[in-house]
Order: sequence, then structure tokens, then C-alpha cells
Amino acid sequence: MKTSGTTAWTVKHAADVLLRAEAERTDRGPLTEEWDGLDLPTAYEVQAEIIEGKIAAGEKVVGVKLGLTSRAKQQRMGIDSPLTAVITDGMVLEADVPIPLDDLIHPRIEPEIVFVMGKRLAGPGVTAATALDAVASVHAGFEVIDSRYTDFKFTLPDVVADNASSARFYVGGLGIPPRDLDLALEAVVLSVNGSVVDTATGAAVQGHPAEALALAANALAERGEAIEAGSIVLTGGLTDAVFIRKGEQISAEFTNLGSLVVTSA
Ligand code: OOG
Ligand code: MG
Repeated sequence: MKTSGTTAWTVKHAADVLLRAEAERTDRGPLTEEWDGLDLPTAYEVQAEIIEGKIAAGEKVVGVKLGLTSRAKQQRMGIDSPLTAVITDGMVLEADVPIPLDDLIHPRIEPEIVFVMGKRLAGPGVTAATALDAVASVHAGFEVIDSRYTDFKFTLPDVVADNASSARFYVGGLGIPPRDLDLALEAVVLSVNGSVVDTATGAAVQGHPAEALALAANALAERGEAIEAGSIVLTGGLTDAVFIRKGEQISAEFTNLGSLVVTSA
């Protein structure tokens, strides 16, 4: 146990601090500035402890997400290493439900390609091809991220501990079998109030979103975990995330996966 000032940092304490920041909608400085023992393995332990806290509060794990899988995201955040995090049913927003700004700190939104798993996928040694074989359907998605750190400023262990800024997400109702698509070429146009703010194709995510899925399966295997059948996998923001203000209409129009149009309230 490392100490800093009067705080004796532990995995449990760090998880409590981040869960409280989320519940109270208060941002804070990076944990690594106070806890020099927060390395990457410890950060994943904090993340797991946060998920235990959410489960204890009645939430259920529904899948996993990848973060920092595109250059747009890596450049914005100043971190060039992808990561994984856990998503729960408490984060799901149905299509017609506005983004609840009053429940969040400083939310941003990013379009993502989403997989729903037909089979269990366990590393090590998973390739993009074997990963895609385990996918039942591909969907359009929007992730609403809301870092518990002031100004989204963090190091890799900080953001891993914070469950990769997870807050809410939408999954489009249209599901397409993965073999019917060229996901590297699947394009998205991101608009706010009718104005295009960014564009990307699936290749933005690790060259192909199935590469991101394989990466997640192999990374989880190192921690003794797998991606279960029925899981939802968010493969990571295709573009930079945009800040959300009240009363906006934000849309992601995909080539084949349909359009998601959400509002903020
Ligand atoms: C970290 C979460 C990254 C993504 O899709 O890249 C993420 C952040 O940007 O705050 O969800
Ligand atoms: Mg994301």
C-alpha cells in the first residue's frame, strides 16, 4: 500500500472515490497524481472493483468496450494504447431516450461499430477472422463518455481505473451479419444539429473493427476472462468525441448499419 498525504490508497478506496465522483457528478484530478502505485494491472483491479460496486447496486454486466482504438481518439487523449472496460445494463439508453445531461458531468459522444456476440470468444491467439466468426450481428452505436477526471485529463492507468470514462450507450436496432459487410469500408457521418462535424470509416478502428474485437479477447485472456455469447462489444470511437450541449440533435449515419439520431435533454 502506497500512501500520499493522509490518504492510504487501495484498490477499494480508489473504486469508491470514482464511484462517488460518478454518483455526485463531481470531477477530480487524476489518481496517478496522488497514488504513484497505480500501475496498469492495479488500474484494471480498480476497474473490476467498480464493476463489483455496480453489480452490488443491482446492475448487470452486458458486455465489454474497447477504448482508444482509433488514431482520432488516441491523438485527442494523448494515449496511444487501446484498453478494455466493462459495460452494464445501467448504461443502456433506448433510442428514443434523450441523453440525460443532468445525470452526467461533462459528457461527450462518439459513434462506434458494435458487435453482438453469437459465440463465446476466448483468447489467447484470437485473430480478426476467428473473432468475426463469433459475431452474430453488427450494429451502429453511440457511446456517451463522461470521464470522472477534470477536463478528460488522465494517463492510461487513470482512464483504465475509471472504466474508460464509460457512462451511457446506444445500440441501433438494425443488426447485420458480419459477413455481409466490409467493415473496414463501412462509413459514418457524424452530425450535430444537421451540420457534419466528422466522418470516418471502420478502418479507423485498428484497421478493422474485428481487429479490435480480437485485441479485446486476447487482452481479457491475460486477466483470465472471455467475451461471453450474447455480449455487446463497443469497438471504440471511430471519430473524436464531441461535447454535448442541451437541446442538441446528434446523428450518426452509417453506410449499411442505418442511422442513429439522439437528442440531449
Ligand atoms: C476514454 C474512453 C475511450 C473510446 O471509444 O475510445 C473510448 C476517453 O476518451 O475518455 O471510449
Ligand atoms: Mg468509446
